[in-house]
Amino acid sequence: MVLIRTPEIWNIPDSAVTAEKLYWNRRQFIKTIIGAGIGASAMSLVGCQNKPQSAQPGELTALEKSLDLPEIESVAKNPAFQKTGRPITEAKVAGQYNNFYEFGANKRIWLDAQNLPTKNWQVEISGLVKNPRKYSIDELKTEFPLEERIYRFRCVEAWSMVLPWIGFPMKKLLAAVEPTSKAKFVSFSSFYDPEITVGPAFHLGSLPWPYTEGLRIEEMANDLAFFAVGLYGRDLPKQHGAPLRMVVPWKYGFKGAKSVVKIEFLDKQPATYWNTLDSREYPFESNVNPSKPHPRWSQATERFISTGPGLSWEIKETLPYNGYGDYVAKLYS
Ligand SMILES: Nc1nc2c(c(=O)[nH]1)N[C@H]1C(S)=C(S)[C@@H](COP(=O)(O)O)O[C@H]1N2
Ligand SMILES: [Mo]
Repeated sequence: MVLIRTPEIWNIPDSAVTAEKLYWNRRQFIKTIIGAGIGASAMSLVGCQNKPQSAQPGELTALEKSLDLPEIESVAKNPAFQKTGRPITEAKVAGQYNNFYEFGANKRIWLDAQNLPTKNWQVEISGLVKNPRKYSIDELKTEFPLEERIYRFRCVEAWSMVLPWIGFPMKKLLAAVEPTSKAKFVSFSSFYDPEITVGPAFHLGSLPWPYTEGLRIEEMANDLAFFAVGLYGRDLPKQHGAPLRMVVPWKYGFKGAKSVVKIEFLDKQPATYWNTLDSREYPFESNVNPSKPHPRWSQATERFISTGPGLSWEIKETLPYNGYGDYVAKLYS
């Protein structure tokens, strides 16, 4: 993401933080933060060192605790999504290398994300649907049969993992809420509460919180589009976007909003978080495409992260649509 080049906020010169105009010019704000970040710490965040910092021994217990969640019983493994040609990324690796900007701009927000309050979670479905309603997480889990799908996952920052999600296809929700013929787009909003989601740097500018993402309705209806409520056979860890998170594996990772509280059906393309910050770097569609470089880096290869305990990776070729062209290429012809 844009902000992955940022140093920690405390390293940003005061001039960048206090200049009043930056509070009002979002793009300039981001640029200045990036400009301040061309240094060693910034490079390490974009992967120019071999091993990003991993959880310190004293933190490992906290990490294990954050992943020690109730098992989800008797989930069918969807046979179409078992093989990815790569090993599954270890839970402890995936669970300590996250993006969740509501809690900070570094990759070590897993600990801060534990402050996310997930009790009595409600997801509101609204807009151009015949059956608007609120679902609790338990209702979602009982009304939609859960299955496991092992998917490749590719972040726009050119790192990747393989993750075994548990959840249900988005098209099942579509069938239940019945969008009207006017519904062309869908907007997904993440949990946001400035008292809780307090990532450094993110309250300085008028950033477009809450985090939102969007899909065309045909994309949401595609077989691959998935809502996850679990990972690695258990409830979804907070750092991965508990208790409900979008998974759209043919698109860059930022398209998969975490901790979804609202799903709205619309007749127009919605504004989304990263696209509002920089539409050139983060187009609305953002399908994984090795031949289309990001304005600041190549997308031809990726750093595949699978094992720990120290984080390490292998360079792999990036595949068009992240390898899911058979399912989705027809949406873009
Ligand atoms: N609400 C919210 N959702 C989000 C993000 C975020 O910062 N906030 N980051 C996105 C990005 S850039 C990526 S790569 C993935 C990371 O998912 P993971 O941490 O579970 O691997 O979440 C996506 N969903
Ligand atoms: Mo990402």
